[in-house]
Amino acid sequence: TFTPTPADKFTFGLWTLGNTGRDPFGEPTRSPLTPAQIVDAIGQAGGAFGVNFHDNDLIPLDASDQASAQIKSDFRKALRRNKLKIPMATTNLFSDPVFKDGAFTSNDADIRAYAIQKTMRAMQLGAEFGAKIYVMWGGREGTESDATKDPILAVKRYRKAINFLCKYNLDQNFGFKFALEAKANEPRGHIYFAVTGSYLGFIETLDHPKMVGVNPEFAHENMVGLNFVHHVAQAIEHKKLFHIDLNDQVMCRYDQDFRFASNSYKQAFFLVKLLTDTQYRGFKHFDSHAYRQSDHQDVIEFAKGSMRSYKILEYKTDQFNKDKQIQKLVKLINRDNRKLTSLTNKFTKKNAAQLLATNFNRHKLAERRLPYEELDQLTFDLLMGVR
Ligand code: GLT
Ligand code: MN
Ligand code: MN
Ligand code: MN
Repeated sequence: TFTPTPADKFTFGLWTLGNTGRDPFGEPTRSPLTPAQIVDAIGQAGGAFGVNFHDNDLIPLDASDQASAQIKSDFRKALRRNKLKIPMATTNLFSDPVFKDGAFTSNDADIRAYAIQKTMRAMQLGAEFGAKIYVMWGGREGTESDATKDPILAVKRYRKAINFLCKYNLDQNFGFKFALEAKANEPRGHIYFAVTGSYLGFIETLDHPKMVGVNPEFAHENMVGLNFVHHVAQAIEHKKLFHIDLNDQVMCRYDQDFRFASNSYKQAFFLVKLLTDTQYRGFKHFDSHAYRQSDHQDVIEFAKGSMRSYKILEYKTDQFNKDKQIQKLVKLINRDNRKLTSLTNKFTKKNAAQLLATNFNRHKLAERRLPYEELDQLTFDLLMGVR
């Protein structure tokens, strides 16, 4: 059975099941739900671990103290009755007109300070609900014309903001791990830190690099035609995969936020295989929404389907790893040579001299079989369920 349980650590955002189907060309197609109603919907889908939110998904920007106390109490009750937790929180630094030219990288010092203040308050809110992962997606940090902003200053401003917030995290004992999320464009013409790899480089320049990792999103690398699996792999190898946003997208199209694995079956499979084989233990957040045509009932199907597809691909991973014919090929294409590996593993003058003196028959090496067609077809057969 492919029924999810909280042990799978699947999560949804208030903004994902709460999506009303509005797009740049059309009005909403679904009535808005309150945060408590969205929690009930996630509960109805069944088996999720928790719910994530932006500060203003929960508390509207200009809510009175009384109104926000009421929202919080309704939200808390909904979480309790659906046995859902809040693993991750984040800040909306992109919707309000004040952020039209960026938040941490704005050219206006007042706006930069306001963005940091807004994040501090959102961290308080996230901490109040027990979140331990704090996502930073700089959707408005970028340009349409590079006449308008200095890209080097932008990096420095972003670094200052993150350093400040890391210190605030320590000062308040929140215990957050920050997860930076890259995207190359939309809503800006060009967003700074365009891909996950940009953040992997940036993080090492921070005051508290251990506190900061990445939150790669399937669609964000695919929007610009890149291999998402490779980006996630590098994040894992750097021990920086703190969180992951799962959805789908036709390569190089507009920001689609399709249901996970609804379009790119093969890439989704290799992603789940990567996460399973490397025993990723973090949260798997479905940052996606139902088609604009869906009604509220179909939104529940969307949520169920997201988790179900992940579980199916987990099962396929297990099949792949146990398939004798596939594993025989995997073994065949990975050839070891202990003597040569020990020479190249570590530089010493002696190893270098021995390597230089080694004779390689490159024609013979080139003739070694790589039956990749056979392996890829077996993968296809397995995914299509005919194996
Ligand atoms: C927005 C964006 C996502 C980010 C969210 C966090 S908001 O929906 O498209 O990729 O993860 O700010
Ligand atoms: Mn996104
Ligand atoms: Mn995302
Ligand atoms: Mn998107």
